Amino acid sequence: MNISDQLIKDAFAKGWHTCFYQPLVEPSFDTVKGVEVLFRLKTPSHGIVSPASFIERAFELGFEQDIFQIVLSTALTEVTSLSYPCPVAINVSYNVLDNEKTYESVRALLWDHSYPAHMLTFELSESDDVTECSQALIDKYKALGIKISIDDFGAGYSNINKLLALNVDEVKFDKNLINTNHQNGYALLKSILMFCKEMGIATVAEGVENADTRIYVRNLGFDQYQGFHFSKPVCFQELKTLVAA
Ligand SMILES: [Ca+2]
Repeated sequence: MNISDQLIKDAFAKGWHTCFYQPLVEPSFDTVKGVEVLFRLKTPSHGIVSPASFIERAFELGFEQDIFQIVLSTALTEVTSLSYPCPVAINVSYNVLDNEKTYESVRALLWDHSYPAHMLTFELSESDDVTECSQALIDKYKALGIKISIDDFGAGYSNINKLLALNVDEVKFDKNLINTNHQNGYALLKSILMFCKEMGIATVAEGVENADTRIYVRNLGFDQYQGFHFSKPVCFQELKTLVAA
């Protein structure tokens, strides 16, 4: 169900939004190593609204930059209230990254929250964003200490050589590549994993929905995983309970 343009505009004008967090988990001991931060609308009439119902339209209406700012600012405020250092990963698009306003506000927010830049990762989707990015743009953020991750890797048909030639810190393997039964998919997965290990690039498996898949990605040597097996995205209150458990 899509929500109306007016409701989207009202939500931004009135601050009807919140962040959800999905744990990034180390597969051997199932310990939380960080969180991916996800934007949600939260309106009086509809409650929590999932991105499928509004995100594309919100981007068309020009709220992409606002969403990035809200997510970064909310996440840094919330995670710095935890009793331990919690790395955060945030989705960002090429358009947002390639904007001087973004760069300056990222610097200011890190400073304001005394949050170490090396605990912040920007996830750039393979399909839309990474191939447009120049090494210079990526390096600009890396120079601040921020890590760059290729998101949804294996979902698109981009030039793998170009992607892997970029100096990134992490690759997140798309859920379809993780859950494939196809022999070619498995071979591709193994060879890219090996490449990442040699290059010192961290690896994350997405879409780990059950115990078997967790064992599978652990045995393959993934550094972290994400998926319903450990937890769906949760609100900040639930995250506190989850990581304290
Ligand atoms: Ca992501």
